[in-house]
Amino acid sequence: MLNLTGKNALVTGIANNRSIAWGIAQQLHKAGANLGITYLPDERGKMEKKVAELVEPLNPSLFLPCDVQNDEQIQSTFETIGSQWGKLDILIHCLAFANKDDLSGDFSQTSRTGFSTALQISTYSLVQLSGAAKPLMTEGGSILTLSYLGSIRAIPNYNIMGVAKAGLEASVRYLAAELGPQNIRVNAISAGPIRTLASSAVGGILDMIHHVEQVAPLRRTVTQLEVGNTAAFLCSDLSSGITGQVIYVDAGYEIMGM
Ligand code: NAD
Ligand code: 0WE
Repeated sequence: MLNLTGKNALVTGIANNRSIAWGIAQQLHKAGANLGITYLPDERGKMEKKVAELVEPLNPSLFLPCDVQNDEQIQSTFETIGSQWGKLDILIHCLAFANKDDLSGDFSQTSRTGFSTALQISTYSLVQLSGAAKPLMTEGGSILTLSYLGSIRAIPNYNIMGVAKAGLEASVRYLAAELGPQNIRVNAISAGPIRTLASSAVGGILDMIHHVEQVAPLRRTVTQLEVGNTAAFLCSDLSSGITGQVIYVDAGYEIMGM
């Protein structure tokens, strides 16, 4: 059975109760994992308060600010894990960002800074967090990130995020190759569209969800908790032979042609 007792799991990317990371955190908790939660701090401390209240029922033993654009915050996060937990078993990378202007219109008009922002936050952060996690995963481990179909298909308006996710999936393979000898597995879940803070800020997301409901083999979209269940599987010994993969949790949409 799926059992994560005795496992220390760091979960990034919870913004509210619709976040995919929230679905993952709940399922890891259910499977018995000890949780550490990071949040993106803002000046007024609103996010800290909101996320702290949300995750309270999961009794996280660590709750830390971690903006992936801030090297000191990343360093401090992993120093705290080292001193408080001693070892890390699971890292959930569940965050992305591109400037809103770069998620519509002509892809060829993407600016140098817009390109850089999207790839730094959405792609490089996986590499950086994995590098910081590596010395703490002394008993092996599982690293998991979230991707989207726009990495392998041209999806209207996904634009620079498609490039970022293509880089993310390639990073999963290079990290899996490097970390495999240390029994650290690295995988991605490619989730179908779900209404979250990030996706709701995008025009036309409801139409996309409606389209998936009509075309996907299961004739529906997926939920955060379904993604969470696959995440728990990929973080557990049940998936001990799987690394470097992109697993689709999309109600089958990816296989369809017409
Ligand atoms: P969300 O808005 O709930 O989560 C995005 C998170 O990214 C937020 O918690 C935000 O705080 C965090 N973030 C942004 N910039 C950051 C930074 N500089 N440092 C640290 N954290 C930062 O939305 P979500 O849909 O749950 O997105 C989570 C992941 O799932 C993303 O990687 C997204 O690409 C992926 N995904 C989403 C969908 C979807 O349809 N919602 C589908 C497939 C994949
Ligand atoms: O990866 C994502 C969301 C990515 C995202 C969304 C935003 C909106 C608000 C990254 N950065 C921002 N920045 C903002 O300012 N998804 C898979 C959800 C999503 O986003 C899309 C989609 C889908 C699906 C954008 C265009 C088209 C489809």
